[in-house]
Amino acid sequence: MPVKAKPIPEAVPGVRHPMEKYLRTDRLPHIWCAGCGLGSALSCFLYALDELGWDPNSVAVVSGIGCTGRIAGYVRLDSYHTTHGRAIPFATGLKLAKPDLHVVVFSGDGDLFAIGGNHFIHAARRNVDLTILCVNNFNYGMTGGQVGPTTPLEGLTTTTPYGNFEHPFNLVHLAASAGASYVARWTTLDGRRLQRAMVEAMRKKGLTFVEILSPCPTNYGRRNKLGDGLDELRYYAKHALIRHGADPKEAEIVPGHDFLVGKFVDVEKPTYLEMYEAKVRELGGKR
Ligand SMILES: Cc1ncc(C[n+]2csc(CCOP(=O)(O)OP(=O)(O)O)c2C)c(N)n1
Ligand code: SF4
Repeated sequence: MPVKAKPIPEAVPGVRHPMEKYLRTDRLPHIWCAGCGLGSALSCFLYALDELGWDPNSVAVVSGIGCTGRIAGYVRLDSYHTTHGRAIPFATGLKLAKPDLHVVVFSGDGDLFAIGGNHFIHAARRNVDLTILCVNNFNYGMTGGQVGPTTPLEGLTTTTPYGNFEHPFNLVHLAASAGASYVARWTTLDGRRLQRAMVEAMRKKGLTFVEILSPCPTNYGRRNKLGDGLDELRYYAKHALIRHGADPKEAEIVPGHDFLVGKFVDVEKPTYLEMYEAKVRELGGKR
């Protein structure tokens, strides 16, 4: 049953969000903290959708649980806010049942790489035709800032009050090694570049992955004395080096050091569905 749009209250009189048509305005105001990067990440996605010009009925967004996961509830598309860690299997089922649908997974680093990590590596290995957008804020934001699989060594979180002693994942390297067809990383400061990467990732067939580095000033930023959201963006401006085609192994993130952003992988290979359909044809059967 379609939800009736309600206009967003105007923060500045007479000024509306140019991409409002893609938002479930009846769900606003959103839950995100001031200075959080999630608004920018969502905005880039809406502009990317607009640039693609696809029929909104041909796009579905799937998320798990977390601050990032709320995105599924805010987009005016068929969207699914699934259980924690299970966005990828849900999205895989959707794609297999409706191969013409463009299926986008939008979720957090904890959701996709801790509880959901196994789903990610196998979807990448199979080259399932999904676009996975992962907001990496270095901790579990929604539940108060616990350690996660991307928390840097020595990072302070509610569950590592003496500093993290687990080696973090380098998501770019993980995605590339697991077999993703497209791998890019940008920060929420890189609005246009991030939008471009989202467009490329959504246009491309196979499993495409974009890591979005994003401030969480309320939890990770505050505990690690990174300042407010704007200070974290200044940090990105100072330390992010654009290196298209760099070896993903080199893309580790170590606090206080420069880190790599850009497009790391862009290869062509058959998708899961293409392989499956070829096998069915070979055996003379029907899909
Ligand atoms: C099965 C299950 N385990 C744990 C939780 C609690 N939980 C909700 S969100 C979340 C982590 C969110 O972190 P992340 O995915 O990084 O997203 P963020 O909030 O940082 O955007 C956890 C552990 C849950 N909802 N369900
Ligand atoms: S807790 Fe962190 S990730 Fe969640 S809305 Fe607040 S700033 Fe953003």
